[in-house]
Amino acid sequence: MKQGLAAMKDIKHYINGQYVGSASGKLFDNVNPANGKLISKVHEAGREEVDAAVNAAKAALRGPWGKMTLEERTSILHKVADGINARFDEFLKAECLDTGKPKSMASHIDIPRGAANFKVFADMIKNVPTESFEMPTPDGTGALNYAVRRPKGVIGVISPWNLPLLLMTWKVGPALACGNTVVVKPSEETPTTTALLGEVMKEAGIPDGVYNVVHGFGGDSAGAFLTEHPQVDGFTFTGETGTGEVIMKAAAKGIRDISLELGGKNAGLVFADCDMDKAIEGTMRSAFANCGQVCLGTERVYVERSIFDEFVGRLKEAAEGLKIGPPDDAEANLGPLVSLKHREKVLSYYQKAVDDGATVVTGGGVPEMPEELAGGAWVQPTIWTGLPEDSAVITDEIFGPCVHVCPFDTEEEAIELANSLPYGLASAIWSENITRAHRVAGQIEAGIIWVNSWFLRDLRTPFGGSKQSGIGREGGVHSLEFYTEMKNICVKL
Ligand code: NAD
Ligand code: 6OD
Repeated sequence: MKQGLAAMKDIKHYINGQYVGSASGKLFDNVNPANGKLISKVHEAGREEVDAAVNAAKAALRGPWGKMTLEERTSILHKVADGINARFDEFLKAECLDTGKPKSMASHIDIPRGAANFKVFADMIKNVPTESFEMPTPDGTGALNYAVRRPKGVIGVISPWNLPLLLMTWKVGPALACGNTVVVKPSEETPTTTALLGEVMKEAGIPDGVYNVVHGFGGDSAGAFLTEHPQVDGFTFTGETGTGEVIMKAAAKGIRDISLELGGKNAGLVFADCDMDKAIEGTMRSAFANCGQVCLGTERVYVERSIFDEFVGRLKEAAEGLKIGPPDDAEANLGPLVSLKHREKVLSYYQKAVDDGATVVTGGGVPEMPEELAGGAWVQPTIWTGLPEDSAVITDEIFGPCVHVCPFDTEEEAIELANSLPYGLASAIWSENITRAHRVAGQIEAGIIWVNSWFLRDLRTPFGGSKQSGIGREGGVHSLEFYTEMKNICVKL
């Protein structure tokens, strides 16, 4: 079975424990965003392959997987995590080829979290409490109610390209821990680690049909065929708000449950009483980590006027110290964007900022790169000031390494600015006044608030967005809620 990354030049679907090509013979290119070169050819699923994957997942619910004890199931999931760690370098190489991100980042975040997502939820499901109620009955004997959790069934997992392994396993880990089976549709931009995981699943002893992968695009392709398939019992999706709306509509047919983690336009709030070093370091990460392609990132920062000039000056200096480079460059902080197409979008906002009268504090264009990297999707980290709040640069999610910094005068104004958009994913507050921090955190309309930190994650906590940034929460018991059906059993005594 073990063919490894070498076999991933021709990426096939993983259905019922086998790698299979598309009956149509349709293939698409998987391109390295750091140099524009072809990494692999990927099979595009038609309805036939999606149907086969869903049928395999349905059948597997009734097979050995459905009959396993909790202990057996969770111990296999530990083996999956161990399998990822055992092939760490292969996963790292694959993720960095597909995304162009620095190896230094992926080796600390993406791949370890890929493994942890299986271990944490396997352990969590073993310790989840349940409910029981005794009740009186007219004959005086009474009755006992108790609730049990059962898997929801076949879960359709549709994932994005920015943290491919991390975000896909963040859904697959708890889904399998709860006893479901899955059909995964990874982003067409980053198919490799999801494909490679099939080998690890097999080696770990995951029965055939429990983990299935179909490759392809969204509309009129694998994504739509999956969401339209009537045998899928629920969908968990991470991606753009507009795509979330389409998936929500498809899930309505047949009353299927959904969990949607969508876009954001997150605000950072920097108060004059902050620790400036921490605020600069945190804002740098929240604006530029993963080349700005993190849904939780801050693309708009509001800074109290008395420290505005100092903050902007120090942020500029730090941004100009970032090193742009390919994954293997151990010193690089910033890789390319995921594709030339995404760069077009980001650069259109760089232009819009200028058209709307921004002061370009730093960046704003494309860096000069050595010849071998000239075909890559490189952009400069960019800071603006001076834009009106109704500029599309402030209101739209750009998903690039860019941030607008704006002054505020009062706490009330800062809160109002942070809450002014229809998104509500995350926010970061920088203040050493803990009373203020609590007060402001309580008033920000977002699902995740960090105080004096950013992207600090504990997988037991609720994760998700409010307003147009999503529906539902995952993480901890909230994942278990989504991936299980509660069944009440009433026993007359
Ligand atoms: P996207 O919505 O374009 O694509 C995400 C996935 O959906 C891909 O696999 C894609 O093929 C699929 N898809 C697209 N159209 C579809 C359709 N009609 N039916 C079914 N599937 C379809 O998002 P993206 O560009 O891959 O990722 C970036 C976006 O994801 C940003 O908006 C970002 O904020 C968001 N995101 C949110 C979170 C979160 O936790 N809230 C995390 C990461 C990324
Ligand atoms: O850390 C996570 O669990 C998570 N879902 C992160 C999302 C990052 C968005 O780009």
